Amino acid sequence: MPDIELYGHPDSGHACKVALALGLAGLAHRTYRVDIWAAPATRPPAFLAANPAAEVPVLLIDGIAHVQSGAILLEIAGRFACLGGESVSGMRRARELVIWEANRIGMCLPQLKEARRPGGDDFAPEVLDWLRMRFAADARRFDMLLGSAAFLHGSKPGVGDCAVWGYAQWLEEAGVAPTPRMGAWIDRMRGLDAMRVPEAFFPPH
Ligand SMILES: N[C@@H](CCC(=O)N[C@@H](CS)C(=O)NCC(=O)O)C(=O)O
Repeated sequence: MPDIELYGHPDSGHACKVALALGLAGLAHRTYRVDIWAAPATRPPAFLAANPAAEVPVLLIDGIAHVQSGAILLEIAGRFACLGGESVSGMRRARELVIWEANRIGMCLPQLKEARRPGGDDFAPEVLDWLRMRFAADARRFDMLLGSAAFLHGSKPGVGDCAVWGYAQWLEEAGVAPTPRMGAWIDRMRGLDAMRVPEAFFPPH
């Protein structure tokens, strides 16, 4: 069995994506909560050594550090032949979904959420309008990608579902609403045995 360690924080949708994937895949691991609101230099030395950029998530597999949530999801799927990585076509789907999410949903929802956080970054109203317009287009594309399937990977969730879940779990906090199809997918995701609230993915030590 590989030795797997995950650094993250409950406020990081990027870290939640990876925690959910590990849970769905049944991969035993240890998690470490890193205070992403504290000054980067104060974060644990082992974490800073693993990722000098001081960002979560960081996944260590047998001591080798992996960064960037999308790349980590694809590493999990490919290396452990799970969550889409069981087949060539499943892996192709995983790449398409993970890269789409990073370019689109992963660009606008974190900013919309941050704009509403008490004490969060200030955004000009025009910027927020533009982000909401992008989300509306993303939601339409999500509906197309999901089609009539239960999950983005078909009858079972894969890493593409984990990628979108990272921030789709916080639509209300971001001040946007899901389409009916996306809302039904969110309910199915919340019902998964491996699903946890962010605090449970990254409990305080
Ligand atoms: N593109 C990166 C984004 C990672 C990221 O922005 N992490 C944030 C939390 S969501 C973080 O660690 N922020 C703390 C900091 O930069 O000091 C990924 O997909 O992993």
